[in-house]
Order: sequence, then structure tokens, then C-alpha cells
Amino acid sequence: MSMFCYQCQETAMNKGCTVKGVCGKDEEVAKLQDLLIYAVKGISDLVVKGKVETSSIPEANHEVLRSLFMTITNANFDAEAIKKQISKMISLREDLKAKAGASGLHDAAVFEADTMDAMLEKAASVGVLATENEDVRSLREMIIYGLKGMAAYAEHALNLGKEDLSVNAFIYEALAATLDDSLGADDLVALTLKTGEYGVKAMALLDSANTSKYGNPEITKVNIGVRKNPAILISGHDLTDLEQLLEQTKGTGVDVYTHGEMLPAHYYPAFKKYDNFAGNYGGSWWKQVGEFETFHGPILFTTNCIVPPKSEEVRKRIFTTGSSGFPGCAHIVPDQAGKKDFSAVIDMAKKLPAPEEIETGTIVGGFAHNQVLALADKVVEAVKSGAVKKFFVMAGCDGRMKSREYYTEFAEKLPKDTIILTAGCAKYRYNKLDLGDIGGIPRVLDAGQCNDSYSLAVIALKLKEVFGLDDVNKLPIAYNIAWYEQKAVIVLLALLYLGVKNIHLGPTLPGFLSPNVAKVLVEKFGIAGVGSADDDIAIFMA
Ligand code: SF4
Ligand code: SF3
Repeated sequence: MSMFCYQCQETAMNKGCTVKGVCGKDEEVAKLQDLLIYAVKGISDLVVKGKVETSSIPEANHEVLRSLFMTITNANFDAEAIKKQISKMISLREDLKAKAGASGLHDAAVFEADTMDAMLEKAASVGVLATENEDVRSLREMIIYGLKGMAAYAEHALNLGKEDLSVNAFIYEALAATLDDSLGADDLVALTLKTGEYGVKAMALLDSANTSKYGNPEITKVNIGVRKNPAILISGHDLTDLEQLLEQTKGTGVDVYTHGEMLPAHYYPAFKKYDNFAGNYGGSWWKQVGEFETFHGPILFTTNCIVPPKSEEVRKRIFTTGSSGFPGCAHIVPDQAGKKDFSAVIDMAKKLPAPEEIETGTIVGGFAHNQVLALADKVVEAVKSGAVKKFFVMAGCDGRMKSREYYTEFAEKLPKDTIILTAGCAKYRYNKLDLGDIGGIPRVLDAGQCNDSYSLAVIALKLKEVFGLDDVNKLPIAYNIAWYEQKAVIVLLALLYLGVKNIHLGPTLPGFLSPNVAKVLVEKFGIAGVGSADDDIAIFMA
């Protein structure tokens, strides 16, 4: 077997990609990502055994977040960049060792590999399948995927100058635990829930970082048509990158459009002052195949999800920054002060035609916790009067699989007295349908990006309080979550930690769940898969 990866929903046969990733990741990149994770586990082993204070190792804290983020599905396809990061982690580890003096270290904390060949050789023995017991492997990987999602959110917060060292300390603790063969399934189940607990912390941190800098998201109509100016398309999740791009394009005659998960940026008050922030172009991440062609201008990826470009023409227009990367695409790095120079992107935009119109009109969003709680009286009244029977949390990811048409059908067929609460790119399956409103409350309330699923949890907890309930599961809220990559894993673990039961997860249950681990999730938390839209609606409404 040349590689093994089963971290995302599109994994081959729902078992594992073994030759090349369905995402386009090749064997070399897959192996380097395995080794990068191994190196990060080694640093964690050292930090835990050496009892190193996280406050004393800021660089390691930040590089661990970055390393984890680089291995998220569709974030980084650049073998050279990952190789460089492995070397950086090994060298950081050695510096740390000189200071910490821990003993009895795991191989992950002592291995050496300084060439591509040595790295690939080492990687072959430290990947997912190195854990032989399939239940232990399943739990270890679920924790690691949760940590990847957590790290992504923590990195966005860090880019805004906010961090919570308890989150970093937990990442070390949990990664070190995945190397510990004395831990059995019960210990790892407990650690899985603890991962959810820290997932809530990381999402709360990012929420506060975003809202303290850019204001609270508010109800906003976003233009989905185009204007006549040349333009840049920005994708991914990082709002600081967007802010810098808007500052640098101000007054240049170049417009900025969002793609995919960057759409919710329009809901923040701080970005509304930019006249050239023109709208959202296209749909969710996988629609970039096609939409990047008609966009004509340069594209800036701040994070996942990159689909390997089919043509050289599109590839030349792609720029990456942060943890994202693609071979042959220019990568923009910050200076010491965190400032990024986007002049090459802007210059390219000026020479290219304006985007081609693919749709017209507007979509509405901005229903994060502050906005929804401002409408709380209206919402509570609608529930009490029976105008709203149920809320459906349909947050999460979108993906290419045909089976995801289920979510469009589900949204269309839901009874008219129900409201969808969404976040993440899952929304694109139904956010352009005309589902109407209930007494002025739109039937699809978009809180924002996948991390804003936190907002939906805050709303649920607040409603529990308002209705005087002792259990969040007694609220008229059902959960039908769509997952794809590892950020959805941390969202799921966070919901489990908050005590939410009976979550339906689709379009398929994770391939990384062994039958026994799946059984625990079903028995302990009532997790279920999805069936047909009609059957599921009947189950949910019963
Ligand atoms: Fe396969 Fe998903 Fe891993 Fe890509 S990220 S190799 S599609 S399991
Ligand atoms: Fe989407 Fe990639 Fe997960 Fe942030 S952009 S939700 S899939």
C-alpha cells in the first residue's frame, strides 16, 4: 500500500485512499503529512514528559497549530512546503530538548530525517495503520482529526492576536496520549470528549477574536451578481487576510469577491465600509472547478478547500497564503509584523477581464448568536404560538458527492413551520432556494463559517435558559449535520461535549469509525446516519 488516509468524508469506498487521494493528494504529500503529524506528536511527548510550560514556548505553540492545519483536507498540496515544515519541527524539537531535558522519550521525539528520501522512508512506518488495534486506531485518529480542526480555529484567532494557552496545552496532552500504548479504548473515549470541550474553547476564542475586531455579524443581503471592474476572488476562512486585501485594494479600481467559506465575511460591520467589497461569487468549494474559469481574475486561498486546478491558466491565477499551499502557485508570507504584501495579486487583477456573470440577485445571512438573540423575543413568541414547530441545525461542510443532493431535498421538503439554522459551506445546498419566512424570520438562518457552529450552540443554550429547561435535548431543535473535513469533526465533538444527543451525520458516517467505536457513538450519544429525506423528516418530526 503506497499511502493510507481516511480523514475525510470522500475517502475511497468510505474505507481509505490507498493509491491517490480522491481530493487529489498524492502519495508523497500523504506520507509527508503523516510524518509531520508524527513530528508534532514527538514535540508533544517532549512537552508533556518534560513538564514544559506552554507559556515558555510560543514558537512551538504556533508552529504546532500551523503543522496540524497544513494537514487538513484540501489545505496544502505542496510537498516542498510540508518537507520544510517537518524540518522546522525537528529543529524546534531539538532546541526544546536542550532546554527541557525529558527522559524516556518516544521515537517520535527522537527520529531524524533531513532529506526527502529519509522522510518518505520514515513516513512509511508511522502513518495511520501503524496502530494495529482498529478501535484504538479509530479513537486516536478521531482525536487527531478533532485537534486539526481545533488548531485551524486557534490559528485564525492567533492571527487576530488572541490565544488561549490552555488550548495549546491540551493539544500537546492529547497528541502525546495518541502515542501512549497503555491507554485503552475507555481512556480514549474520555479524551475524545475532552477534545470536544477544548473545541468549544477554541471556537469561543475565535468568535471573540472575530467579533471584537470586526463587530458582531448582522443581517446582511449579499450581492451574488457581478460588477464591471477587474476583481480578486478570496476563499478560505481567514478574516485577517481579507482585511489586509481590502485595505490594499481600496481605491485601486479592483473589486474583491468572496468564494465558498469567505461569504460570511460580508456579515461583519467592519468590512461594509469597503466600496470595492463587491459580493460573493459562486457556490461552495468544489464548485471552484468551473467558477474559477469564469471569474477570470486572480484567486487568493487563505485556507482550505483547494481543488487541484485542471488547467495551467487557472493555476497561474491561484495564490496561497497561511497554511494553504499548492505546487506552482505563488505563496504569500507575512513580514515580521504579520503584514502580507498582496501587490502581485492586485497587479495581476488589473490586467485581467472582469468576472463573468453566473447568477444575479442576493442571499441573506448574518444570524450569528448576537443577532439571533437580539430577535429572541420574536423567536420565543413564534415557538410558543406554534408558528415555528422545530429548528433544524444543518451546519457543516459541503462536498462533491451526488448523495449530498439529499440536503437540498431535505431542506425543500421540511414542513413550512420549521427553520434551518446553518453554518459552514453546507449551506450552499439550500441557501439559494426560496424557502420563504415565518412572520418575517427567514427559514434559513446562516450564522457564518463552520466555526460559527459555536454560535448555534450558544443560541441553543440561551433558548434552553429562556424556556426554563434542564436539558438542551428538550428544545425543539434537531441536528442533521453534514461533514466533510476535520473542522466538522471538532464541531461534532464540541456538540457531543455540550450534551447534544441524537445528531444525524451524513452523507455517510466517517470511514475512520471502527464498528465498535461507531457502536459507542450510537449507544452513548444516539448518533445516526442519514436515510432518505422523506424518512428522515418523518423521524425528526415524530
Ligand atoms: Fe482521501 Fe480525504 Fe485523505 Fe484526500 S483527505 S486522501 S480524499 S481521505
Ligand atoms: Fe467547507 Fe472545505 Fe468544511 Fe469550513 S470549505 S466547511 S469543507
